[in-house]
Order: sequence, then structure tokens, then C-alpha cells
Amino acid sequence: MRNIYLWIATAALNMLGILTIKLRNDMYFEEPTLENKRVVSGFRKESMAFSLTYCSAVCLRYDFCECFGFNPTIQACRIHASCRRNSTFVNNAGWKYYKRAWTRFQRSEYLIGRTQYKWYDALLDCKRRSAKLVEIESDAEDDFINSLAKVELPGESVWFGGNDLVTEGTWVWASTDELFTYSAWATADGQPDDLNDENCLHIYPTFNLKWVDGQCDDEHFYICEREVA
Ligand SMILES: [Ca+2]
Ligand SMILES: [Ca+2]
Repeated sequence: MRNIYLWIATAALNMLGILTIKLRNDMYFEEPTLENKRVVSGFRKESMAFSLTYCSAVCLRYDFCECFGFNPTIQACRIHASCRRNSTFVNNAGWKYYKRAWTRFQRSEYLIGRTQYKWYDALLDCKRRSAKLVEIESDAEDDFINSLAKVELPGESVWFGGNDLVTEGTWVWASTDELFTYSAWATADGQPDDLNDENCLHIYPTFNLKWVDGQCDDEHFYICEREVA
């Protein structure tokens, strides 16, 4: 009986978590490659969960939670700091895994833009999400974004919010028009070179994800950034 009261109290607290999701407009998406498996990487805890929403609310309460598993048959929830595709056991029937759309690092959250857009359309898509096309202010942030791109968009160029559209050679961030205070250009490979009028910033796998100037009308994946309290 005592366990039932405890369970009801936990459920009530989790309802508050659900409210938090709606306020933050947070989202998650299913990772079909992990279905019916047991993910090993970043496992933190397994607990009871009567629904997928409940399980997602548990995940969203933790900054470290990048992904969670839910099994509706046994009503259980697994909280993970990471879900690597190469770190799984097969044949764990009934489990599905979900990744948080926004990944937290320091004072920002980042969203992978999974459609290839021209630079300006990528910028607009981030604006629609009340965010900006990612802007990099430190080595730590650049390293984090590189790792995120390597895992989520392997071998792809990824748009950043920098541009020299107004004055050739004067690079600014789109959300503020402020000059770069940090940069990680592929200088060893002669970047930026404005070859054929290149005015938009992206990272380039051929140059080890260092920064290059690209033609703004090329289509690449992108990353949005929003600051969190
Ligand atoms: Ca930033
Ligand atoms: Ca240029």
C-alpha cells in the first residue's frame, strides 16, 4: 500500500515535468535503428513509466539526458546520457529509443537541421524555432559542435551563422552583426578565400571540420542554437 502512495506521489511530480516540456517547447524523435535493442552507452537509470510522455518528462528533467528508452509492455523507462548506435545489445524486445531534439552544452541548446538548405533558408528555419543559426564563441563550443556534427551528420558540411555579405572579408555573426571574437578557419588550406564569391560560413569535413567560406546558395545541413537560463 505504501508503495502505491509513493507511486502516486511520483506520478504527480512527473505531471509537473510534463508541464515543463510544454513551456520549453521541447521535442524528441524516435531513433528506429535502436528498436528492440539494449543501448549500453551513457546508461544512468531505469525506472517505472506509465507512458512515453511520462518517460520523456523524466529525461527532460536532467540536463545530461540526451536520449531515453521506453518499453510500453513492461512500462519501463531508461535514461541515458548518450545513445550510440555501435554500443548496443540486440534482442531486447519491446524497447524503443528516443533522442532529444535539443542537445544541451554549457549555456546553449543545439538542434540538428536535418534538411539541406541554402544558408539563408537555414537561418530562417532557426528563427522560426526562436533560435539562431549556430554562432561559436570558444574552443570548447567549437569542439562540442564538431563532435555533434561527426555523430549526427557524418561526412557533411554544416552551416554556421557567420557571413561577410555586407563587407567582403569582414566576418560577422548573423544574429548580432558583431565581428567574430573567436574563429577556427582552415587557414592551412587557405580559408577563407572568397573563391567564386563565397560569403557564408560552414564547417567542411575534407578540412577536418575547420571553418571555410562557402557559396550561400549551396545546400547544407545546419545547426540551430538557443541560449538557456
Ligand atoms: Ca554560441
Ligand atoms: Ca566572402
